[in-house]
Amino acid sequence: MNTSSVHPFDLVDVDGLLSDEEREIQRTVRALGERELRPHVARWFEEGAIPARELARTLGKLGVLGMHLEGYGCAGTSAVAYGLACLELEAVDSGLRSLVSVQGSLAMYAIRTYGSEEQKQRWLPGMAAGESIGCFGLTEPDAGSDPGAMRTNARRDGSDWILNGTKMWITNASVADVAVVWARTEDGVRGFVVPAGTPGFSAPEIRRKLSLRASVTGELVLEDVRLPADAVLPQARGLSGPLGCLNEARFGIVFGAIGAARDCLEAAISYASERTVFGRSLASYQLTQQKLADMAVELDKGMLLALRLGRLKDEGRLRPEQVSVGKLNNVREAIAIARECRTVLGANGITLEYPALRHANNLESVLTYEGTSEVHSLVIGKALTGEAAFR
Ligand code: TGC
Ligand code: FAD
Repeated sequence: MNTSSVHPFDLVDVDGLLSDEEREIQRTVRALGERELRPHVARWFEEGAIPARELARTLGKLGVLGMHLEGYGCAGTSAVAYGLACLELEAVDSGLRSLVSVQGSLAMYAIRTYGSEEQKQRWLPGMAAGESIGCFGLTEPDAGSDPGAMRTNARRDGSDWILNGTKMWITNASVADVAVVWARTEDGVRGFVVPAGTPGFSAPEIRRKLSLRASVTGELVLEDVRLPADAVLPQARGLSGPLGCLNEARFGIVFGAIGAARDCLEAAISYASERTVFGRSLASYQLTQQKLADMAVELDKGMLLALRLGRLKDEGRLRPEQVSVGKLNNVREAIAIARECRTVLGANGITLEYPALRHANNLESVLTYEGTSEVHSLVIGKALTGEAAFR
């Protein structure tokens, strides 16, 4: 390999935009990822199974579960530091970042932001440590992009609540100790904290996925699930409750997607330098260099965008449509980079020996969940024109 090569991030001196603490957090997460996660991830993907409990404890010890939240065992880091952790986890596999996103940005964030003091005390310290796993049930079989069409409902029975309905495509479902479930009530959409052992609650796993195979996905089935009055999240009313959580998880994806793309590009540059075609290094051809240059430019633009959004978030100024700009651009570019890197790797690129096609397949889910690319285009369109074109 040519020893004078420059890392894509060095082209725009990404490191120079980070504080010492942010660099240190990024280094720590990357080191753990390389040491404890990457050696197993191709097997987890191939088998379609992860050791979720063990992973949650490892990630809890690392301190990344709910790391950007304050108190209750959470580290209270900056948003940028959280984003960098997502980047390094997704550089290994989107499924690992998903585990962290759903735990910290969806389930824990919902309880931290909308929960009662008792709910926070009961659940957050164990979730931060990775002793308890959470999931977040918003999507339904017939209500994905349009969560306002949800059918899951909660009705009062004395002071209790009775929940009925089905949630679909729920990350961590079958391994969760607690589910944050969004349901329609007489007073609009409300959130409920449902312990996994509650009678009438089950979480069958969805199998035969071609994407996010190193991640647990399932349904949440609620059949006359009886919950006490204090199971409701008191501070969340209406769709703005769950949508507020989505902003958090989408933010993590803005950084995470860059991690997946970086991993592909690093693999492609390394492979191109070592592979000989027509008597010369693959890296020495202009067509290859154009591919690598175009990808590095998009990677760096995406990283700069992520950092800009991270700084806005740390200043408390980040708006939902700005998150949509980041999610739309960075996932779209990441999947394009993953596919282009696969071409550089030739036939080797279709195997699990190299990360490109695994990342590309994962990014199909990332393109769809947390708001599809079409939904984010429409959010941006609404911001630009003042016209909502969702329905
Ligand atoms: P709309 O009428 O626009 O809004 C309803 C209420 O919500 C407020 N709102 C928001 N609040 C906070 N953050 C946001 N991003 C918000 N967007 C809207 C809005 O102000 C209003 O409040 P209020 O007080 O007036 O009632 O809602 P709509 O029904 O027209 O829908 C808009 C739309 C399409 C943008 C939204 O529903 C949407 O984002 N759809 C996509 C659904 C989605 O992303 N689902 C993700 C499920 S979780 C998941 O995928 C996890 S993947 C695992 C992983 O993360 O790794
Ligand atoms: P649909 O909403 O049916 O969309 C189908 C197509 O129609 C898409 O291309 C969409 O962009 C397009 N479309 C929709 N509306 C419009 C419109 N107005 N104009 C033009 N085109 C439109 N959900 C959770 O609640 N919790 C989770 O933990 C979770 N984890 C997930 C994990 C994985 C691996 C996956 C794949 C999904 C997960 N989801 C989760 C669900 C995810 O959020 C939804 O799949 C997503 O919101 C899209 O919903 P849908 O699949 O029903 O597609």
